[in-house]
Amino acid sequence: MIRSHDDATIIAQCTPRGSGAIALLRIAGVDALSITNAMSTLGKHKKITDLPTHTIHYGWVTDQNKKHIDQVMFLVMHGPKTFTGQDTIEITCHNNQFIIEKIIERAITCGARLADNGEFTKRAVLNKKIDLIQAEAINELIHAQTQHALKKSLSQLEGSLSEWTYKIANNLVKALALSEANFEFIDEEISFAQPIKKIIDQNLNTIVTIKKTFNQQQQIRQGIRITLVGSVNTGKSSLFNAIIGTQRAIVTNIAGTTRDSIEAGLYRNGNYWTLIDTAGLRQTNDVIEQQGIKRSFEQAQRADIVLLVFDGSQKLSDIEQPIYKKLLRNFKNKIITVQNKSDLSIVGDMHRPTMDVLVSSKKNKNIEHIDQLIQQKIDSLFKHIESPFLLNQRHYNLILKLEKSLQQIMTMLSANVQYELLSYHLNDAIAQLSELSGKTISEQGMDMVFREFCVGK
Ligand SMILES: Nc1nc2c(ncn2[C@@H]2O[C@H](COP(=O)(O)OP(=O)(O)OP(=O)(O)O)[C@@H](O)[C@H]2O)c(=O)[nH]1
Ligand SMILES: [Mg+2]
Repeated sequence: MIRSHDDATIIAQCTPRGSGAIALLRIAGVDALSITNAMSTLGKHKKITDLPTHTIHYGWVTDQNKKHIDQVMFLVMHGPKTFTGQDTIEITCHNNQFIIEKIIERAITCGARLADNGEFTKRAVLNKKIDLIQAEAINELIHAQTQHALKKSLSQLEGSLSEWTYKIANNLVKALALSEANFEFIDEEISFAQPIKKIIDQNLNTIVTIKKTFNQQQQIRQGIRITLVGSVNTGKSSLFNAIIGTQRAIVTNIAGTTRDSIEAGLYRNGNYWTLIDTAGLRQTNDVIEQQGIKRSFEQAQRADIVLLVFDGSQKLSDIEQPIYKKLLRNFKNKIITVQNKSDLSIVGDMHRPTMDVLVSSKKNKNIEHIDQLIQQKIDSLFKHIESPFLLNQRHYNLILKLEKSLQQIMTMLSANVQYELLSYHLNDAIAQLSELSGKTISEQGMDMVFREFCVGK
């Protein structure tokens, strides 16, 4: 029998390298059962090849002399009810890299080979267990940096972008059916352009909504950038240290202590935050110091949330006033105003806006309130994300392409409609959608819609 590359039995460690009690190895492919059988000993003279599917067994991985390599659990799963659709064995062994390598080596001696990156998932797609979008969702799931991203990749894994693609494809097939029907009813006075236009228009609206959320989605994928901005000596670095809970940034009473911004990553409430301490806005008009101001604006621009820090024990200087004002104007929605040094006596200042929170970084007072305000901002940032799924760059590019095609179709529909050409373009748009999901729209599905249409007629 000639075996395709995608039938070959492959093995890989599924759990990450590193400390932990146990590790998981997966073997999948046409010889998964016999290979595992050759490298194992089970109690009561059981053999892997004779065991019922979806059962778990205790035993040993053994070397060529039947000497024990490790005591393990074997999870036996026969295809097609497995992730890749192929016979699969999962081995839970002790998490020691020498043991793991020995087991892999043994499997290779018995006829397996090391899996490539993403090879199990690729097989799942090839065997139609999942589509391309779901495969990508698995990748997103593994790398999700925020709870929101996680939720969306999960829903994608369950097929929501695929469903959306399928819905649009169905609509387009309906439009195609109408366009094709025009040939049959050529002598009758029926206008097909209007209903087709309606369908395309609806689809275009959906695409616009989805496109809008793409940028926000990039944010939730990468985590949230929270940047501390404010004048020199307001206590940004002190606040940075207080929020992360360690003395990372240098704090002194010399204005201009922080020269280059520093970043710290932290998990809070299921989200990944990148907290950034920046060099302070300068207080004079010197050219070099103008650079500092420019940099602060750039940092604020890049941030998802800005903690704008004020020193409550001092008034804003004449030079600081317009800078703070401009920051507040330009980045209104992402700013949280923080008045620091609440342990000192507060000096009133009519140029200071209403403060969202008063803290003392030095005395570690009320820092948890900042955490809460950040969380609220994050929630409001993500509230507007309407689409129930995440897009990656590939999806986004394909959606742009689809939008362009649909716009072309709309133009065609406004003039004297040439239905043959229209059908050609609709077919093309449907093909683009298949590219998105990796699935071809079946002829059967197409027939069904046609039949539906005829009955209605
Ligand atoms: N009393 C009091 N002093 C504070 C507080 N926070 C910071 N300071 C002091 O203010 C001075 C400046 O603090 P930094 O954290 O270095 O201020 P910064 O904004 O990072 O300053 P630059 O890096 O120069 O822009 C230091 O002497 C701190 O000890 C506070 O809450 N209360
Ligand atoms: Mg500093």
